[in-house]
Amino acid sequence: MSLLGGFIDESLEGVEGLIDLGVDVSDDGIDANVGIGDTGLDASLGGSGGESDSPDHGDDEGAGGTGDSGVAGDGGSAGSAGGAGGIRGPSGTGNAYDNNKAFVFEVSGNEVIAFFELIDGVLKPAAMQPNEFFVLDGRDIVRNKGTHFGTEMTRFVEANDDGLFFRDSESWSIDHERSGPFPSFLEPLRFAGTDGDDFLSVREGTLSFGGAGADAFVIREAAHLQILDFNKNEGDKLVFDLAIGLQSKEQLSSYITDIAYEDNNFVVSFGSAASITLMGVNPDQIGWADVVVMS
Ligand SMILES: [Ca+2]
Repeated sequence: MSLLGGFIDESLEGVEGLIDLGVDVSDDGIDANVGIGDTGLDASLGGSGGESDSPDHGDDEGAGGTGDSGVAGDGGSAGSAGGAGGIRGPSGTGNAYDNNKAFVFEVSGNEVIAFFELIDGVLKPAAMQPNEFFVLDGRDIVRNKGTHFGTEMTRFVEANDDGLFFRDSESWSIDHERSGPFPSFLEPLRFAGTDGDDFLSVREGTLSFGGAGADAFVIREAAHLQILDFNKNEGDKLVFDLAIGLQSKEQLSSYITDIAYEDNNFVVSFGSAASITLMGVNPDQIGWADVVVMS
């Protein structure tokens, strides 16, 4: 496709300054193959956390239903969740994306002893995994989860003093004693954009929303990903940090199996297992100059 050819010829100039490469990632010869990425990361949580200024958060449908989850009787943390619901994704997305997943934590002393996810207005107990633990950080709660490259830290914040926490951001610490492959991009990635320049998490099952400003949508899993408001005119970038040894845009492009423009969306496919959909973007509104490949 001629479109693709034009993309490849563009250089990295102009976008190199976007990212401080930070940690040097070794190319340990792993065969770059879309689908190798750690798609299992965070699969149990899936959706993107909202925040107080995220789109459509805060309508007042009421969470209710907490009594049948078995936590209402615990008082304290869980008891305040009722009536605080109204958790939805950005406008027009229906309930398919769960961008504003909400959680309730049961804290004893300085320890999280249980946590619950609000699903369809009902608090459901979430299983604490052997490779994860939670720490209290001021008013926030941070989940530390062991991964093949070190630790993944997910920050949960309470938006409205109502006991409901939302995922705010995720970041990584690298343990080079591990075998890798290691991600390159170590800045915290937000689950919902602000009006300013943001580094955004792009996760399967979420609809990534950057808001205004120059936003970097950081792609680190080979999965079916969707971005709601990519806007090159605001300086938005697609940043590939797949930690699979990708070295260049040319290499990335070699894994593209299809580029389509359908239903007002720009869809790039990497085989059947991975794709990136830029919603509301036509082919003139995205090019290789808007892409950064971390290596
Ligand atoms: Ca933004």
